[in-house]
Amino acid sequence: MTSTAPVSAASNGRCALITGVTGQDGSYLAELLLAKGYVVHGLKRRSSSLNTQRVDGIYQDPHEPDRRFHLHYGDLTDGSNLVRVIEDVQPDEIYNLAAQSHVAVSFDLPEYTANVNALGALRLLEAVRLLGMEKRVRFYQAGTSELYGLVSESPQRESTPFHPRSPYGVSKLFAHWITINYREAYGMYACNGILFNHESPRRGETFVTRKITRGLARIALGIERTLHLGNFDALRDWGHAGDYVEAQWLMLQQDAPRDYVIASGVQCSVRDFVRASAREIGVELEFRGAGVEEEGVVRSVTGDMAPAIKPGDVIVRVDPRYFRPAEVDTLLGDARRAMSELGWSPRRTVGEVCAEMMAADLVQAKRIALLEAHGFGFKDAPPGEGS
Ligand code: NDP
Ligand code: GDR
Repeated sequence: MTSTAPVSAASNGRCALITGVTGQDGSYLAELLLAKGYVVHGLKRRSSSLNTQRVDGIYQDPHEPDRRFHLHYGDLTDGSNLVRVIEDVQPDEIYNLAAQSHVAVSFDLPEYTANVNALGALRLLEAVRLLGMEKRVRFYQAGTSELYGLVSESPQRESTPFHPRSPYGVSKLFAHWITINYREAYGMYACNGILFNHESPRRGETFVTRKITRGLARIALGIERTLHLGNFDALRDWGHAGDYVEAQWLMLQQDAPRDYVIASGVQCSVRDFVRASAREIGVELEFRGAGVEEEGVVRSVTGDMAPAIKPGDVIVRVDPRYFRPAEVDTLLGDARRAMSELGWSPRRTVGEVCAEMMAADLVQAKRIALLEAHGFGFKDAPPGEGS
């Protein structure tokens, strides 16, 4: 995993703790804070195999002098662990990014999702309070547009009523309100970022954008034949994770804590994203049929980026197993408060995000194809069932 972080920048004397540092946002935020001169501590889960690929680029050997990036074993389900880590680290800022973050999976793991996402946020806030640090620590909670769920107004802004549609959304609703409660009850500097979907080449492989770019790249090179997706009609407001972590940092640098919507203000469907991704590799798709019969058929292929795809191929199909028990049909954010008060605005469009992801997944697929061609083929795991 490549990184652009100039870890060598001089320390600014500030210290941050990031939960979920091994995730998409955690890795971008760690790079941003290191570049600003922070000492960065990250919480990582114990896992039977390495789960630190996204932070490999900023990893510093424990024997290096003046190290500014540190990892600690921890888990949001273990309150005593959180107390100990916060006491050891003495952070100025805590960014709570850790979560069971997959909406579809939350229907399979509702209790676990609530334990990590809802009680996890509470455990962190309570750890800060128990340690008597509530007046000096600034706390960021990773909130979500999934809070809006069944939307009652569009676009959604900070005052739009919440109606979450999944155990994930409901767990994040608790986290949202407990963060506000600690702000009001104990005078903590605690903020919720209500972030709309944000993606990147580091996005987990089972979220729809990455599933699309990864799947199409592999089909382009003959590693796979078909991409199976759920609801093509879902509308989302997609941005770039690198832009959105800047907003997370900005929220903790204000005179007073407040909650902010972070969004691009542009909406497109899953189908649009598939079409745009295919175009990046010279493939023009036409969608035929309706409902579970809908499929993406190749109308034309230009250039040489997709040698295994030819006109007439059906490369995208609907698979109802990816439908959710309750769907969030449409999300579109209004980030005007963040723009005027934080001076934040998204730098990359959804088209640019899609192009970056497609290019990165094509490189990965080429690597696999090359290894296979030279007799070193391996079968890497497909995205998990039902996601
Ligand atoms: P990821 O799924 O990529 O990362 C989640 C992180 O949480 C990983 O580091 C994961 O560890 C860690 N984690 C999961 N469970 C636990 C646990 N029990 N204890 C400690 N750590 C845990 O998510 P993103 O980076 O995309 O999102 C970051 C946060 O922002 C999440 O809270 C998500 O819900 C929220 N959010 C994300 C949006 C998006 O579009 N990306 C939009 C709005 C909100 P491991 O690497 O070991 O799995
Ligand atoms: P979301 O992201 O649920 O919005 O949550 P995801 O990419 O999983 O789904 C977006 C939309 O695409 C539809 N979809 C599919 N989704 C997946 N994962 N797999 C498929 O095959 C598929 N086909 C269609 C979904 O039904 C949905 O409508 C993300 C997460 O990052 C959350 O943590 C975060 O809070 C929200 O974004 C904002």
